[in-house]
Amino acid sequence: MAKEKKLNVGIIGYGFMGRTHSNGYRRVCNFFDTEYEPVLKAACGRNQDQLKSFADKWGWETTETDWRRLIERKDIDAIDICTPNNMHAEIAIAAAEAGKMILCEKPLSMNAAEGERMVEVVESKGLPNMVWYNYRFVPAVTLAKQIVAEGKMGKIFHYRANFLQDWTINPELPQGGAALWRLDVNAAGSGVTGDLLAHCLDTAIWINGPIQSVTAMTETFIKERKHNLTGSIEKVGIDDACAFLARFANGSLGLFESTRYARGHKALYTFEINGENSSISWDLHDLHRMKYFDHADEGRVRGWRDIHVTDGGDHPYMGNWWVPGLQIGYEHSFVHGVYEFLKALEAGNPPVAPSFKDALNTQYVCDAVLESARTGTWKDIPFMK
Ligand code: SOE
Repeated sequence: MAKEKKLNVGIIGYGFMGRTHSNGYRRVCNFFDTEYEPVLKAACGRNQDQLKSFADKWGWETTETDWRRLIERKDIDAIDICTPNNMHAEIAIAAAEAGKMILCEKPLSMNAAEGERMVEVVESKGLPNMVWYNYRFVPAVTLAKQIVAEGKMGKIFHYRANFLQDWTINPELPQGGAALWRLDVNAAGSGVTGDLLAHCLDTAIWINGPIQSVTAMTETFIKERKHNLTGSIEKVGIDDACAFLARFANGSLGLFESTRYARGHKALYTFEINGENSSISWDLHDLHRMKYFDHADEGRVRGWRDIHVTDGGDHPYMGNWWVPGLQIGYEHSFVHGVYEFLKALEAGNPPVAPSFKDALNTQYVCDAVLESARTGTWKDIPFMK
């Protein structure tokens, strides 16, 4: 049944993320009880044919080819930004000035300076804001967060995370334009640091607290690629691979690595946390499982447990899906993101974790990582409470 309270969404961008978010808006009320119902009011993009086909497929009511026009519309409550990173700040600031709520794709911005302006405007206007660090909403990851927060693991000693892919090894792959904007430094801001390690950092800071300092190395393996927008061979400005050491404020040590040159790995996001009493590990290719080792188990049967995180009675979000033993996947993390946003609206609590401010804290670490790799020195990192 249609709900009285509507959240009219205008989405900008219709690529991969446009699809994940659309699916989130469409599914959420089928599975979760919320006062608000998202309405897929308008989709915005520059190519009218592609936009029309996207809007028809996902049920967006209308289309706009100019994002400024979308922001001016009185029938839009929330702007969802799914554009390349270099557009995030301009759109978010204009949307906030027009009084719209904002859901922004990750990373928040091209750099922390831009991110600070974005946080300032959404906070000064008191507008609900969220950044789509979707892996927080995977039930096994949320469970890991709960276990650490409850203190079950005792003091945390180590946090390590990887995000490995292999899709840019081919030197003939061009940079720039649709999908490949991730390889163009002017559109993306950075390479794996902002695109992949930012996910690892968001989860790490959420679970294990602020990062105080880092020392990093980066590499660009393919130095020049054809640029799709100019047709000429141009220098590659992004980091293809990045590895760094970190010190967390709670005294634990961090080890992070990401690359798009790990042949055989498509989206292998993994993390492991080692505490005084127990350890947790998780990987995206098996996202419905959480591995847990508890030193308090009886010695004869002590070992790594492989927990199938699908029991609605025990596990976050799962009570709203199927019956125990039947798992959910990647797309559901976006349904959960929409759910968290709608619940926060009900509670009258504007910023929705991960908020712009949370994402700015991730951005501070990304900037420090890139600066450390450039200078070969440890870098201290600010944290905004
Ligand atoms: C890059 O290939 C990418 O699509 C990222 O942009 C996403 O944020 C990540 O979740 C999967 O990989």
